[in-house]
Amino acid sequence: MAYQPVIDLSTGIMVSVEALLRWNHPERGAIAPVEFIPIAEETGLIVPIGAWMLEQACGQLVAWQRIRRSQPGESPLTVAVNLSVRQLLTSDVAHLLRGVLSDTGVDPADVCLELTESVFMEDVDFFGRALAGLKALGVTLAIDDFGTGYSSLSYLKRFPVDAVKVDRVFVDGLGTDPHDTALVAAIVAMAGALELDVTAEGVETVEQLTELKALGVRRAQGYLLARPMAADGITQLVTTAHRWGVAGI
Ligand code: G
Ligand code: MN
Repeated sequence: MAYQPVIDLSTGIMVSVEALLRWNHPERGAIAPVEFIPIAEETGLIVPIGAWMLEQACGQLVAWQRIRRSQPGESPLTVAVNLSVRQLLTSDVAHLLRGVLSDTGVDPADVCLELTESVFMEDVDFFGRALAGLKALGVTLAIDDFGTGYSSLSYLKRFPVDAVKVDRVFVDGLGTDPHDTALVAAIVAMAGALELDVTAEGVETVEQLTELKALGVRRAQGYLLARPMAADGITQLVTTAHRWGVAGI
């Protein structure tokens, strides 16, 4: 497992970490998630792997929050875990989540489940019920890779989502491509009106970060700020109360 920090651009404080899967093969080296996750989905292995991820991520969060509580100031920290369509279709995620919440003692409000738009394109009734069941446990829901699926605004109305993650295809051209700026501005305006949190993904340059701040995006994630890292790396950032120098940008 790897964790990538999400930074609040107004304070430079890490407000969340996204849990990501990594596979370091003994002979083939690092295998990209885009290669192995579809296979894990096909074989059904994504179900036990996803369960393990959720347990790990929530357990880690509790440990990191404990460190933060021993420090001056109240800096909240949340965790984001990706859920696959396949997991929702073939397993009882609500049952799993209930167990993980009680085993780890994590505050459900500090757990965000990220779903790709493909979830919303399938059986509306089935997924509507599934997501409502998860929301009822107190967690938050985010739409991942926002704007890249067959974006239908109706799912913002029909599904109980709390946040959107702006896909890096839009972040890419910020500072150079006025179309990307217009698209992100539109997403931010819509999210604001619907009271959804916005996180920008894939921030790689200072120009992109500057533009995001100007557009009023509060939270950002990307290689410029931090690469996904092992849990130890996050522990160190939390222990040293690391702050990113983004407040002045
Ligand atoms: O679909 P999702 O947004 O959950 O995918 C996250 C993936 O994006 C991870 O595999 C992560 O390593 C990768 N990623 C994170 N930050 C960046 C970035 O700044 N640039 C690029 N190209 N990829 C990133
Ligand atoms: Mn994600």
